[in-house]
Amino acid sequence: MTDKQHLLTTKQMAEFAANGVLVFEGLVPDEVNQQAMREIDDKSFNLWTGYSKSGTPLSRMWAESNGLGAVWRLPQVQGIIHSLVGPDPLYDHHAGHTVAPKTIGGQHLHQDSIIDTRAWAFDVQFYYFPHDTPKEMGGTLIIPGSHFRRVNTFEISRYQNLVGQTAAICKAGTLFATHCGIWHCARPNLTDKMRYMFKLRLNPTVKQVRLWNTDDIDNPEVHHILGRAQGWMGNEWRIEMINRIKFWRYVTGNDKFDHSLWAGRLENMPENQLQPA
Ligand SMILES: O=C(O)CCC(=O)C(=O)O
Ligand SMILES: [Fe+2]
Repeated sequence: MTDKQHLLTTKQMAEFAANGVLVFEGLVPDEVNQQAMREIDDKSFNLWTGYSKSGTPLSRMWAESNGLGAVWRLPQVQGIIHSLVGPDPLYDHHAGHTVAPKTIGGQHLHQDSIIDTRAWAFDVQFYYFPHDTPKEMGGTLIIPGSHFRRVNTFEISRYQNLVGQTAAICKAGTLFATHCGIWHCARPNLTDKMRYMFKLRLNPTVKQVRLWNTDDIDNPEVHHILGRAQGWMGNEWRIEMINRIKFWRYVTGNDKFDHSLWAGRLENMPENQLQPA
């Protein structure tokens, strides 16, 4: 049972809707981080990379592990998971990534999984950094707000730098929680130490409606957050406003939600009954 105090707030959900990413700095304690790195090094543990366990309830994954398993059992992490994909999500896949010292090439920008044709339901992807990750170490690069732009995986690989991009420069134990559509890539590791990052993707098992702590559901700041464009969007930020409104309608269950009449302009059609102002 998730403690309500660990659920996300409506403001955090609005950030997630707008940017597709939430950052939880230094959340995982050091002993868990140390053990997690040992487990990533342990090739037998890492053999689970791949899809043989896809569809297993997360609660049955890594039950014996005091590192990578313990991360997902932390009450705060349970609260984040519950808020985004429900209390009992399914494991989709994971990847324990290491980037060797003095790696000067980065990964190409991409979106994981082209097969996703769902309208508004989404998976969550966690990026977990078990050690301090300075800029030179190549924390994952993320493009905030890119999650509704469906692309064919590496179709965007020639894009190098986008206005508003953010690299995971963070303290040990930091978790990035992203919408599965976020554009991202690994960066070069210019240090003389190994860089570790563990990715976990989870599927929802319930409709993703009002799963977070909705005490602040009417907070007017939701509109400010949803209305904030990213620099890379240029004139196309209008499309993203529509996407965000539709997503917010889905997660709140409120079909009438609108922001600055963006959706209303599309919906006030002659065949619809117009509401007097
Ligand atoms: O290593 C990274 O920073 C990113 C890896 C990645 O793209 C992934 O696991 O999907
Ligand atoms: Fe990826």
